[in-house]
Amino acid sequence: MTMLSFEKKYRVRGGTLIGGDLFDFWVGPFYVGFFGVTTMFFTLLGTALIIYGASQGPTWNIWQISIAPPDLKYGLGLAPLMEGGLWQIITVCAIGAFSSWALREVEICRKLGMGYHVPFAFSVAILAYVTLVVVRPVLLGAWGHGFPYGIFSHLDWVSNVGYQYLHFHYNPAHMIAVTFFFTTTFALALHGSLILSATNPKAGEAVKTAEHENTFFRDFIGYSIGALGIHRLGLFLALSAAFWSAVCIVISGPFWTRSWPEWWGWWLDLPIWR
Ligand code: UQ1
Repeated sequence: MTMLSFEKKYRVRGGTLIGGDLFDFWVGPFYVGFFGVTTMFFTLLGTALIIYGASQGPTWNIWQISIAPPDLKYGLGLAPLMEGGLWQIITVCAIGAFSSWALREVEICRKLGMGYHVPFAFSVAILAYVTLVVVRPVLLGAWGHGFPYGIFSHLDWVSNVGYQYLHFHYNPAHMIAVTFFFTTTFALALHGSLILSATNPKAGEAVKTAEHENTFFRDFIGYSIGALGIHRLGLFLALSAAFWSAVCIVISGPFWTRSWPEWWGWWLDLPIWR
């Protein structure tokens, strides 16, 4: 089936979570839906507020624009607009836009009768963001623990919070997250190169099959995880990277307040060394 006739067949009403038929239509190639409308609303409002915040600030330099969270003295209360209030509303818009985007993915999955793997995966990215700007600030008792919305300013935040724990690479959850990030790129490099090697031959040569792919890895390391398995592994590795990233920052402060190198004291204190 060609793409155009496929789309005609599957571009039918139904599968919406909310709003019934009201927003159940397409604009050009894009499905709209109730959550397409809410995505647009939160995205446009959030972006407008960032531009407004920039207009009140000291610079239009794209690298230096920054919308800062409230001072710690405001705790978990609302702050005046130009003292972190903008950051608070922009955060609500961001969470509204990301959640709407995920739910729009769910509606498209339902229309197509597909699994919910894509919205589930995106939800793990949303979870990582929400951990940074909601869960950890709430556990620490102040919105001021969120990160600032700016290109260099958020890098400075990461650096400062890292040094607050002396050496963040000693954070065990950070170690696990980094390992998952590296393993993800390793798996995608293996998979991408394997698929291209089999299915993108020189002109005039035949495309190879799944048997070639399996046999390469059986010859190479005695094991092939399979065409479906490599995608399950890839999804697991990538989601684990995001998940352990969220864990490593949420335990920094709420669970452990000293330097991360000190945390390893439990190892030095084991009775087996005495
Ligand atoms: C693999 O075994 C496999 O199955 C044929 C793929 O699918 C096409 C792959 O992309 C990769 C990379 C492997 C090898 C991976 C492991 C974990 C043995």
